[in-house]
Amino acid sequence: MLEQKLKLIYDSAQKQISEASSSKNLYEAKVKYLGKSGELSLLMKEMGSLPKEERPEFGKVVNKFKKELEALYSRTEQSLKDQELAKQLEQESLDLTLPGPEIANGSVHPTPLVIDEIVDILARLGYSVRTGPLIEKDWYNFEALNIPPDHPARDEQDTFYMKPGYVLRTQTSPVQIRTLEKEKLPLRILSPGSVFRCDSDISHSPNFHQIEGLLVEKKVSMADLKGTIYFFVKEFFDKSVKIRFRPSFFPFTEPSAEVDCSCPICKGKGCRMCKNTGWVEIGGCGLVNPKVLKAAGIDPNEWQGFAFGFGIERMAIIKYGISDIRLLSDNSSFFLKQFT
Ligand code: 2NM
Repeated sequence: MLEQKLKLIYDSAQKQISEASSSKNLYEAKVKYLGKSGELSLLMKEMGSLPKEERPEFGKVVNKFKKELEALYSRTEQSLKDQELAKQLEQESLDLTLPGPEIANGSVHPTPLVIDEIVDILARLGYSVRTGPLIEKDWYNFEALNIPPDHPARDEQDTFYMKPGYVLRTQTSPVQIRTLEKEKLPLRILSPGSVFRCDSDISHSPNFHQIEGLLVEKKVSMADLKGTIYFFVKEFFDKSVKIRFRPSFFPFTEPSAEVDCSCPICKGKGCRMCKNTGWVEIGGCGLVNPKVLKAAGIDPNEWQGFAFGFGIERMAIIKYGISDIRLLSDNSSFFLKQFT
């Protein structure tokens, strides 16, 4: 009786396992026949109805069938998995020719971009770059530049004072005094970099950038200075811009002038950038005051110089038609990625 039942269970288990059409079907067959309360386990419990001496032999046979079914289960499971994977791979085939996800390339910020452009232009006239400290001695930032203690530029309002005798530099000219002290003449140098002034409103940031130039040779005139500025401004904007010098005053130069150019945005017709005047102010310049040369240990009877200074952010907004100077410090990627 029990042996017949075992044979029936074995046959149908073998059929269901080997014919399972999916991993799910196969697992159901396993639970049904080989599980803890599956048919084979139930059969073992019925062994009590056999004569005592037949039980061990019957148990062995059940175990042998169980092992065979388990082996069949493993083989079927593996081949079903292989089939299912092959099918999945076929349906989800990868297209290796599709482009990958876009990688955002960085761009050069307009401030260092404009510095590089200016340096490249003036390098063609023999100028090279010098840099120096942001925290500067009072002597280099003011005294040596002929800015006396009672000069308005010294006002607490405009200068960030550090420990006694030190300030955050308000111009990059202190670099030029340091260079004059250290290096042999003649020289042509540029000092680009960060400067600090204690004022802050819609059009003024307490931290901005400047580039200053200095030439010292045996004989230097206003004509040499004007020729240099003409060349530089036309190369930087466009050959068609006009240049205008307005008499001015700086403690460190004599004579001094402000430099304007015809508005490169509207070609001088009048627009928002030039406040409808057709002209924009871009910097200042002059012949180096003999007092400044003396302060740097140079004999003004032997040597003469000219110097100029431009605001980087100002040059950038004019050249690229940037509507608001604050865009240069907001760091919005939507703005910056235009400068690739
Ligand atoms: C300016 C305008 C005019 C200037 C002067 C010097 C130095 F060190 F030679 F005295 N460096 N830069 C200078 C002159 C800067 O910026 C508007």
